[in-house]
Amino acid sequence: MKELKSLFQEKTQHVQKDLKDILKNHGDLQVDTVVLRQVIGGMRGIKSMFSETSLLDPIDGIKFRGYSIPELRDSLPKSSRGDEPLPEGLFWLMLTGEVPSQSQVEGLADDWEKRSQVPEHTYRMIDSLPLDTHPMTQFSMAIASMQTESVFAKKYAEGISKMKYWDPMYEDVMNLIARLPHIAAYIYRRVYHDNKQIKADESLDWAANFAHMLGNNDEEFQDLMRLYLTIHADHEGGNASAHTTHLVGSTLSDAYYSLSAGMNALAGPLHGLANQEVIKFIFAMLDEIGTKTPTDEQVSKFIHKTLDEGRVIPGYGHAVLRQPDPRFTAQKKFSEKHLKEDDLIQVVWQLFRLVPDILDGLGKVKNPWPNVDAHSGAILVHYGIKEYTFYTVLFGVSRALGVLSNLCWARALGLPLERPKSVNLEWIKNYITEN
Ligand code: FAM
Repeated sequence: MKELKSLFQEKTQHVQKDLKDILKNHGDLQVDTVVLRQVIGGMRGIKSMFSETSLLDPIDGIKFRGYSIPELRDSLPKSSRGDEPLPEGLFWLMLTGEVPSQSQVEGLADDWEKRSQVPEHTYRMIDSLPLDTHPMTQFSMAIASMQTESVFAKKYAEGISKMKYWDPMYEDVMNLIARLPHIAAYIYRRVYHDNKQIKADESLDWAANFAHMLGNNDEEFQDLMRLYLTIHADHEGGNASAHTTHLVGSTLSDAYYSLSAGMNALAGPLHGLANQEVIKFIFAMLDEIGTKTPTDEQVSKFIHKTLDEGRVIPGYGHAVLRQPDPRFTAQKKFSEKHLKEDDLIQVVWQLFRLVPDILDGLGKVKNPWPNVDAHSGAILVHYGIKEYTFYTVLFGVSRALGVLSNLCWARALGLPLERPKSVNLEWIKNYITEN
C-alpha cells in the first residue's frame, strides 16, 4: 500500500508548510477566551487543539473532511455485497483528505489482511484474565501488550530523526488497525461462546470479516458492521478518547500506548460505555414494566422515575451537539429499511418521541436529543449480539480509525507535547479580586 503512504506523506507536507506560514505570520492571533466556568467545568468548547480528520458542528453534527454522514454513505466505495460504506474508505479519507477509488480501498483491505497477525503472547495474556474481566479491560490490555511490536519505539531507540517520526508511526497504526478485529473477536468468542474461535475469512473486507469472526455471516449484519464501524470512527479531536490518544501520543508514546489509553477513556459511562448502558436501561425498563411493547405513559413514568433517582438517561445529551446526532439518524434510516418490525427498535423510537421533551422540561439539559448510543444496542441485539458488556469494544474498534489517523498527522506535523496550565483556588480568588 505504498500509494496510501506516499499520498499521506505528500498531503502532510502541504499542511506542514501552511502551518509554518501561519505560525510565522499569525501565531499570536487570539482564537478564543477562557472563563472560570470552563477552567473548573471540563474545558468545554475551548478552541485549543488541531485536528484535520473531522470537525463537529453543534447543529450539523460530524463532518469527516467536510463530508456529512449521508454524504459519506453516498461517496465512499461500498462492498459488492452491501449498501453501506467501507470503513477502509473512511480511514483513507481521514488520512489523506481524498475519497479513494474502489481499487484503492480493496488494496487497503488487502494490506490490513497481510498485517493482521496478532502476536501469540497477546492471546496468552487475554487467556490469563478472569472471564468476568470487562471486555474493555481485556481490549485495552491486549492493545498495550502488542507494544512489544512497535516499530516507532524501536526506531526512536535507534535515534530516528524527528522529521521521520511519521513513517514508523504510520506502520504501527496500520498494523494495529489490522489486528483490532482479531483481538476483539477473540475476546468476544472467549467470554461469550466458550472460547470457540472462528478463523478469519480472507475473502471478506475488514468489517465483514470482523462480523464473520464474531460468528455472524448474515450479509445484512455484515453491512450493518460497515455502517457501525464508519459512523463511530471520529468525532473531532476533543472528545475524551480522541483527546487522550492525542495527549499520550504527544509524549512520543507509540500507537499501542496511545490507543490503549484512549480506550481507557472510552470505557467511561459518560463516553463510550453509554452504548451498553442504553440497552441495559431499556432491558431494565421493559423488565420492570413487564412487557416488550410498553405504552407511552409507562415509558414516561419510568423516565421520570430514573431522573428522580438522580440518574441520567443514557443515550441522550451531548457535550457539543445541540440537535439529534446524525449518527443516531443514520442508524434509524438503516433500521427503517431493515428492522422496522423489531419490538426493541420500536422502543428506541418510542424513547426518541418521549425523552427529549422530558429532558427539556428539566430546564438544565443543554441537549435533550439522542446521541450515537441511543440506537446502536437495539440493532446489535436484533442480529444476535446480545452481550452488551461487549458493545464498547465495537465502538473502540471503530474509534481507532479516527484517533490513529490523527496520531499519524500529529507526528507528521511535529505537534508538540501538550502542556496546559492548571490553577488553584488561591490563584482564582486573587484573580477575581484583581478583576
Ligand atoms: N439525562 C439526565 N440528565 C442529563 C442528561 C441525560 N441524558 N444529559 C445531561 N443531563 C444533565 C447533566 O447531568 C447536568 O445535570 P447537573 O447540572 O445536575 O449536573 C445538566 O443536565 C447539564 O448537563 P449538560 O451541560 O446538558 O451536559 P454535559 O455536557 O455536562 O454532559 C453528557 C454531556 C453526554 C455527559 C450528558 O448528556 C450525559 O450524561 N448523557 C448520558 C450519558 C451518555 O449518553 N453519554 C454518551 C455520550 C456520547 F456522545 C458518547 O460519547 N458516546
